[in-house]
Amino acid sequence: MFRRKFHLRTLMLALSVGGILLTSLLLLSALTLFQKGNIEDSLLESNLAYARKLADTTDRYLMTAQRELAYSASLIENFNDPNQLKQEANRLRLQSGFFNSVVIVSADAVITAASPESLGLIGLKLQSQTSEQAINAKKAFISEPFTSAAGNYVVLVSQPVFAKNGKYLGYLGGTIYLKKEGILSEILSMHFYDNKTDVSIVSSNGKIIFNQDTKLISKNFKPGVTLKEKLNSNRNGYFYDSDGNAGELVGYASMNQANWKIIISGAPDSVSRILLQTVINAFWFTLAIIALTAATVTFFSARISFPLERLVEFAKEEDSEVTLKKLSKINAWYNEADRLREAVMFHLQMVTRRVNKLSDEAMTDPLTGLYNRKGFDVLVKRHATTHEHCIIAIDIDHFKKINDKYGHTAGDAVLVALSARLKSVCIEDEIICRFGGEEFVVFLPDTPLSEAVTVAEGMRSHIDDEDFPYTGNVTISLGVASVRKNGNDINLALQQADEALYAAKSAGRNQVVVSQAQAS
Ligand code: GH3
Ligand code: MG
Ligand code: MG
Repeated sequence: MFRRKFHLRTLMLALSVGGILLTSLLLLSALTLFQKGNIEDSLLESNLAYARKLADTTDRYLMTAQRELAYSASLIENFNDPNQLKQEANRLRLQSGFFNSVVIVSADAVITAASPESLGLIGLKLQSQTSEQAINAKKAFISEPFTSAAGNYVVLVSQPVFAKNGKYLGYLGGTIYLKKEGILSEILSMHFYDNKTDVSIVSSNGKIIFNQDTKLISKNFKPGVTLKEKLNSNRNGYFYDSDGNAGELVGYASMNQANWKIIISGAPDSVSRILLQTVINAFWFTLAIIALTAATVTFFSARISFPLERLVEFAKEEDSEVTLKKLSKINAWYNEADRLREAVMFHLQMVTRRVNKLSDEAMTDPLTGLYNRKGFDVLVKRHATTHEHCIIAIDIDHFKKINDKYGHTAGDAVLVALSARLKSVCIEDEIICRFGGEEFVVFLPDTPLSEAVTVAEGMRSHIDDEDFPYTGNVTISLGVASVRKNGNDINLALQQADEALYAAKSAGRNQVVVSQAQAS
């Protein structure tokens, strides 16, 4: 059954592209496998760095706020001048912009000044635990988040106020709103979170102080078991939290000014996204390599297959001489093609030699070495029929008698000697054949009839003059005919020459007769 075979260049192309695809596939699989861990690690590290950065920023902010408060506290000398207190509260709130509200509270927890005044807090005795803690602390203090007297969810940052004699007078406190716009949320919101990254600040009592999602503020922070353990045992760290269904990449850091923790958790799908992006990039890169390789391989495979294709094309030529000549000119620029070409040429030369030998044998008479009838037909065909050629038919006179008298071997010797003599009088282009028995034909190419007659007469007299083995003298009869005058028909000319030869025999032998049909 006929099956289509692929071209060498197609196979080379397929092999190269296939190789690249397979390699890329394996590399991508390896990349995906190993990179996943690396990406996770680097995301975890960046979450930790981010948490520490936020902790540091918030710490600095609280420190500065404390310094502002401390400075103001040092300016207040007594609680008896409400104007000074009011002025200081306003200055503190408006100048620094750190606090949403500022209160000055006496040692017996009564608000002596507040800014803004619109809160209507002056004279109010604070009952809250936070106020009590601030009074009891008698030093710089940052509260847990709580709901203030004015109903806001806040943290209180306070500094004690002492009289010159060292007596504790009360405290100066700034509140920071956690749910409303405040400087804390402003600072934290300035950071650029991935929308898949969750940032929380959690106070020591487990309340959420800050989250991008303001609805979560004041709610309890609910860490998983692992996160809880980590938060309790380390100040900073990161880990892969597999407590949830999806698993999370968590980084956390503790603040110094307040006992707050900053927790940053990223969904692991960012790992998949980064991996996918890597794979997409690698895909385009691979595609570019494939295009480049395909172009290069197409170019080189064409160059590689070119000598082989030429080899096939030329080997199909009918004429082996032409084939050999063309094969020798093929630029077989690499080893295998060169060896193949040499092998084909060697084989062709060998076959040609054998065929030539066989065809020479087939065209030659073994006894005399002259061409036989087949050889005559082949060689005569090489001459243009339109030219003027002549034929001489020759027959040995009374040859039978030689055989009879001296034997067949002597007859053969005479045949051989006669052949040699005919050869010696013929020029190169003339074709001498033994047609059978003791009959010969000579083809004279490009020879007019008159010249052929002269040649025939020369042959006759030469044979007549020569000595032959056994018999001494041998004579021949000859008939001459022109091919052109027989309508360029070789067979007709042969027949006419034979008839002329017959006429020569009849006329007494040892003579030349020109075909009567031609004689003018
Ligand atoms: P003519 O002058 O009329 O040609 O007489 P002839 O005897 O030459 O002619 P004929 O045709 O009667 O005899 C030809 C002889 O040639 C007959 C045959 O035995 C002999 N002969 C043919 N082929 C060979 C050969 O290869 N070797 C030998 N020795 N004799 C051959
Ligand atoms: Mg004869
Ligand atoms: Mg004869």
